[in-house]
Amino acid sequence: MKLYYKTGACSMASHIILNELGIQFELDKTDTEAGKTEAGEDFRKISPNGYVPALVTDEGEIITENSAVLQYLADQSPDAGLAPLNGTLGRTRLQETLNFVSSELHKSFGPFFSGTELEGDARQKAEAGVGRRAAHIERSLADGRTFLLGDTFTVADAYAFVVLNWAGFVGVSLDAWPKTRAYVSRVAARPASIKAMVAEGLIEQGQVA
Ligand SMILES: N[C@@H](CCC(=O)N[C@@H](CS)C(=O)NCC(=O)O)C(=O)O
Repeated sequence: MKLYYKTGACSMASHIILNELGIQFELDKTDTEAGKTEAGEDFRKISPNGYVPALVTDEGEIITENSAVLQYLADQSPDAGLAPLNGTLGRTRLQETLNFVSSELHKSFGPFFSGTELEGDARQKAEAGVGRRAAHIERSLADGRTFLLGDTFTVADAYAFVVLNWAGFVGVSLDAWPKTRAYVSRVAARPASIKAMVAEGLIEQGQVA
């Protein structure tokens, strides 16, 4: 399999899951603006919308969209337990959470990555948007569960972690949501997360995020 990624972007969720699965894969760093990959490929031919993640399967199929890529990866090794089985209420809960992370939490960070420095009211508004979504994560963790769906780590945790971790990069404090902050540290400390962050150049070997 081959994963097209950008450093620290949402594609890191799939990178973490590939590490969790312990399977062999290739990485190709992508410059989405230029539409080129480090290996010299024309990225627009791989992902017509121009964004990561894009996964090429061993059969040569291209899969895009975080929720689809993550569930595809989990379904390659059902015994790893990274997603409840298809057709169960647990899978529906996973999809509910993945959709929330994708269309609500992830998108709430959009203003910070618009290319324009956020100031004053615009910044306050953007921070409030992240806060509303972080509050939902905090509510999900309120019963003391370790991960978003309970005590088992799933692909939704990889995605939520990557997105919530952006808070530090854009200078938004998660202090108001202590369970969420502890959750981010918990997922960051997983060997698969550390390995992905080191490989993408976010942290040094031996440094816990
Ligand atoms: N709907 C897509 C959105 C993916 C997305 O927003 N990818 C970002 C990185 S997190 C990207 O590659 N943006 C293009 C760019 O940064 O040039 C999904 O859920 O996979």
